[in-house]
Amino acid sequence: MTQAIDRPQSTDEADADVLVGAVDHDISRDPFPVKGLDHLHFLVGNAKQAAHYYSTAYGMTCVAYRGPEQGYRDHAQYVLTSGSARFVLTGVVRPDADGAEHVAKHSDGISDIALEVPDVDAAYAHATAQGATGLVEPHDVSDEHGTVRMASIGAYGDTRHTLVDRSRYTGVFLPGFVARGPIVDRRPMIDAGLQPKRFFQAVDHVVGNVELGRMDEWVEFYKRVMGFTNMAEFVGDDIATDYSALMSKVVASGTRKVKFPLNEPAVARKKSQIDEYLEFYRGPGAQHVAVATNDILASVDAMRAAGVEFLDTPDSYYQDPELRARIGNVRVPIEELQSRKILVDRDEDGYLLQIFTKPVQDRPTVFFELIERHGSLGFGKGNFKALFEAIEREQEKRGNL
Ligand code: TYF
Ligand code: FE
Repeated sequence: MTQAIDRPQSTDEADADVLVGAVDHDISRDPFPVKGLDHLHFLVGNAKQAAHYYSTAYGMTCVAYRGPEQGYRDHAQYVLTSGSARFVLTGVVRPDADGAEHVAKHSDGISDIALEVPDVDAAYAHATAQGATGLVEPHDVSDEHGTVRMASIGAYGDTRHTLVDRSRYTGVFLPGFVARGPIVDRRPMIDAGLQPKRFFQAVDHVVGNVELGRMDEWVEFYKRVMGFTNMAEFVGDDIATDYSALMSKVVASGTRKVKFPLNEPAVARKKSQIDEYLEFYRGPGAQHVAVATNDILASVDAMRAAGVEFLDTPDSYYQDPELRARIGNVRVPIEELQSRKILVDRDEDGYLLQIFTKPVQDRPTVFFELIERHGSLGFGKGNFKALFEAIEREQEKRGNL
């Protein structure tokens, strides 16, 4: 029997910043209305080189910059986008600058998961009244392109959530930033069909690792402070002790545009990957960023060609008759997934394709996930065993198992 191949179309429509799983929801009734993720702020040892990496290996486009040339003497900051996903990469130019301690302690990491909100003052007031730590009071930042209102609250570890209202601002990112073109010209690669126009178009979820026994506290934090609700997918004691060595619950905003899984280590037969993270990150922090793609095959091919390392998946995964039966038909023959080590999972709503990178810095801390959703709103629960075995093989190589 030939299998129908439902290839993603390369139209602009298929390229739209769609986020499968977002639902209609009137945020005006929320106690803490969230429009979506504004940006992910990475504090890194060398922003110039990180900007190059995310341009070449992740296909992102540099759109803005702020640094000493603009009178910002302490930092060099690059803003890169891919669809609606926006990363801000900050390097410290002076050893005593804000953020220097963060880099020394954590190495490269995500210091801020910034949220776009319609009313910064109301959100900040609600959050702090609900027990969130206020780090920066609401304030305006202005230039000739308008005004942005911002405030920041504390989250797990040294991670913060900056709340951003950019509705009165027309500049490239924030006041002080200047427009800056792409770092690399990918057009020849795109025109030759060697790279997709984009490797991903949105951030699907951002996962936090917290200490043993503290996952529920942080789930409660997001419910109480941000009005988030639990999503069904979770890893309980049963899975934890069998093979995952972690427990996990997912909270999401009303629209489901913002999804935050939270992990804590579990006592299992092997050293938990969450403990490895906590040891090397020196505390809780963002563990992985899942980016949504319309064509995971093309994205993985382009990223591998650019040197991105992905976790391995053994051939036995694809040969497992139980998996084959459960998965049924997906948009490509399973061999196409097998040759790229892409994982597949199906639930009552549909299926998803996903793959995980190895850590993207020297420490075994932050990594990325590519996810292509076809209806499924899950996180790949059916893949946890194969995934965690792959992670354990990496831990073993590092001598951390
Ligand atoms: O976000 C998730 O829940 C999935 C699965 O260390 C996952 O991507 C969970 C924990 C982990 C790696 C992946
Ligand atoms: Fe994930």
